[in-house]
Amino acid sequence: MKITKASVSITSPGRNFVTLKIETDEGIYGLGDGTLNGRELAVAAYLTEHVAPCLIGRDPFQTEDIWQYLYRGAYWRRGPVSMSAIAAVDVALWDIKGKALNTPVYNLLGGRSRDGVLVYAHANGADIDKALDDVARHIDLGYLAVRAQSGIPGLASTYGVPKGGQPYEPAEKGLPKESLWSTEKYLRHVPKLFAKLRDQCGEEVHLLHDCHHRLTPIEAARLGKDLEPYRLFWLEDPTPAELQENFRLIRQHTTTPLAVGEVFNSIWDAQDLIRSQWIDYIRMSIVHAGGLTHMKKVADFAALYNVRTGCHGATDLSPVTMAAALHFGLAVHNFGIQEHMPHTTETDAVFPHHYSFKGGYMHPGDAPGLGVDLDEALAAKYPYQRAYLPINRKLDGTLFDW
Ligand code: GCO
Ligand code: MG
Repeated sequence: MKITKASVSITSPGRNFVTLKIETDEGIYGLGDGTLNGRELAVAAYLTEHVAPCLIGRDPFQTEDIWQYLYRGAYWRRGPVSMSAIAAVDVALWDIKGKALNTPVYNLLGGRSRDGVLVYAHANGADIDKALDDVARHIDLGYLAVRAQSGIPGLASTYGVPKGGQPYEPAEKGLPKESLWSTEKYLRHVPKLFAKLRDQCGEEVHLLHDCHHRLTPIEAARLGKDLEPYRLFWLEDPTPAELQENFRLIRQHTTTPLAVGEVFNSIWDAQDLIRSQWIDYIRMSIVHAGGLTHMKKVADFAALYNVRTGCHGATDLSPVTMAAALHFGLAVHNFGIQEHMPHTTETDAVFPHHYSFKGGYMHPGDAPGLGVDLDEALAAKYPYQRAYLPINRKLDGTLFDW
């Protein structure tokens, strides 16, 4: 089998998605996601201008060799744009392999290790009471694990909490919006939210929280300690993680489990975190971390150190990545949990798929390959729209982490 064509499309059924379609001389094609929120066109150009021409004539079964060709062969390594582009190719090739062998991708990754993929939902509210209601609503929908974020008194807006009752969507049309931040107000507020939540939900429900990289290590250590009585499943991205040693300090002070990695793009970003057992869950996503070929290596390395997977799954990762993450989550032994932010009905219509949710678990379905398609005619009705993630500043105007 030979690759005959590789083409990129961008569609915006509510938000932007970059999709790579790889076609073969046997009529089988595969899909890969290359969406990088707020920087979509960079990945699209990288794929169209620099990667697609190199793929023509290659054997799509050579997932490892093609991965190395694009990673080592470029000379310039890592980085979110390159690694998302490599992921788009890699996932499309696994899709082709599955279709050619007439088997779902999970069978090529080791086969089923479990019956379903435990997922966590996003719940939020403008204040604690509204957040409590939204957590209860998600439990009623069948979720066994819920991430909770709430508005903070004295701050007009904050990460994870939508305005005007809309579903939460991080990117906003036009140039970046700015919001104001106070760590002091946040640290006073979050333990109150989880005290009430644990009381309302009882012991069984898994509760999670995302700090979104906004604390220093000692602040994160204090928050982790304050949250210990409420037995969180995890505390996510407590600090930025370019300096992996940040987590040593947090770890010395708290037994609250820690998750990190949604902005990482290679195993080297998490090397010390994993080897030193400073984290419990590695959150890299299939799309931003080089695809299934690289993520399988990340999971196997993490398994040696008791670290489990908890892949990023926000709405800015397309249904193609969601499908890939579910095949991966069904197969890898050290799976922990998968994030699930449902896409809009418009997005689901553009990407018809076989994955499903039932009783707190998702399943990728048993269709050959990934089990997700692209309705190209419908996709063409939603042209690209410029959108950015917001910017966060401290109350005195200093640029901060959003
Ligand atoms: C999460 C993430 C997202 C990111 C988003 C950025 O845990 O789901 O933090 O909400 O902010 O993916 O594009
Ligand atoms: Mg996050």
